[in-house]
Amino acid sequence: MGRPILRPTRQQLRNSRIMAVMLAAVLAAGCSLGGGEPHLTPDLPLLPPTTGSVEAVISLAPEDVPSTTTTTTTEDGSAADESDQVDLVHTLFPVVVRQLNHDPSAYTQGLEYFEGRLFESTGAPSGRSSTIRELDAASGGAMRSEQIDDLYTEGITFVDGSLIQITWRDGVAIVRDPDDFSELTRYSYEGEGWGICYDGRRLVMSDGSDELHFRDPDTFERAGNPVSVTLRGEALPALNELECVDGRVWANVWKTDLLVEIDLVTGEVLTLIDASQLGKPRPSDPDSVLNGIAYNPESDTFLLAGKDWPTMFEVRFLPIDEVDEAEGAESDESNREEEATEEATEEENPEVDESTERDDSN
Ligand SMILES: [Ca+2]
Repeated sequence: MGRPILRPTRQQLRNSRIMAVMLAAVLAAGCSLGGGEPHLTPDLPLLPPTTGSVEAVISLAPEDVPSTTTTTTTEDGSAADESDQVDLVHTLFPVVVRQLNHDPSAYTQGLEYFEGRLFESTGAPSGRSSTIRELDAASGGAMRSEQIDDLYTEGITFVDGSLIQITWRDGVAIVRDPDDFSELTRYSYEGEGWGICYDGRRLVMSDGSDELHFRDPDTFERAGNPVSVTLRGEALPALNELECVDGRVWANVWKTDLLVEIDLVTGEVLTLIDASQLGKPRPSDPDSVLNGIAYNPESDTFLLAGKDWPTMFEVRFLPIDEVDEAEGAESDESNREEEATEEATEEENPEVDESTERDDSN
C-alpha cells in the first residue's frame, strides 16, 4: 500500500541548495568545527542554526544557486572556474516516507538495523545513564532497554550476529548478545569512540576527528592506516555516527544538519545530505542535534534520528533537482495516495492499519 510522501517545499529546497553552497564556502575558508569535548561543550555550529539566517542569505543569492562561482588563477597562469568543484559533490535531500516514534529522553549515539530488527545506543549527558535498546522496527517504540551505569556508550554495529557497542572515553568496546544484551566479551582501545560500522570486512570507527580508523572485527586491533575524510579537498572533522552501505560509509557531521557519504579508499565526500528541514520544530536544547543513521536493506531506505528527538524519520535521499522538477506532480500523487489510504483504512477496519496511525503520530 502506498504511503503519503512528505515533500519539501520549493523554499526548503532553495534553502537546502544555499546551505550546501555555504558549507563549501565555509570549509574552503578553513573554518574549524572544533574537536574534543563532544556532546558536552558545544562549539559554534558550522552552519547558521536558524532558518532565519539562511533566508537572510537567500536575499543575497540569485535564483539559481550554486552561486559561489569564482575565478582563480592556476599555477600555469590559466583561469579556473571553481564552480566546477562545487558540482563534484552531489547534494541530496531526505524525503520522508514514514515517521516513527522516538523516546524523547533517548540521547541517540548509535542506530542500526540487524536482520529486520532495530537497535539504538544512547549516551549519558548530564548525569543520565547510557542504554542499549531494541526498538520496534515498525513503530519505533522501545521493546527492551538495558541501563548501563558505568559507561558513556556511543555507536553500535553487528559482526557475525553479535552487537558491538563502543564507548566515548572509557576505552572499551562491549560485544553483546543482541537477544538479552549480555556481555560476551570486551575489547580495549586507545582514544575516543564516536561511531562504528562494519563493511563486511573491517570495522570502521570515528573519533570526532576527520579520520576514520579500521579495525579487525575479530580482535578489534587496528587494521591498516586510517583514512582522512575530505570535502572538496578540505579536512572534514567531527565525523560522528556511521553507517556502512555497499562499501561506502555514511556519517553524521556533529553539530550540523549534514550527513556525508564517504569513499573509504580516497576519503573523499561523494554526497552531501542536507537535513536542515528535518524534524522541525526540534528540542530547544542545543545538544539535541541530528544524530543516528541506519540503512534498511529490505526497504532501501535510511532511518534518521536526533538526540532526544520525539520522532525518527524513514527517508530516501533524492537529487534536489529531481525533487524540484517532480514536486508538483508528485505532490498531487501523494495527496491521492493519502486519500486512498484513508478510504481503504475506513473500509478495511476493524484491523486498524498501524502504518496509517504512525503517519499521524509524533
Ligand atoms: Ca549506524
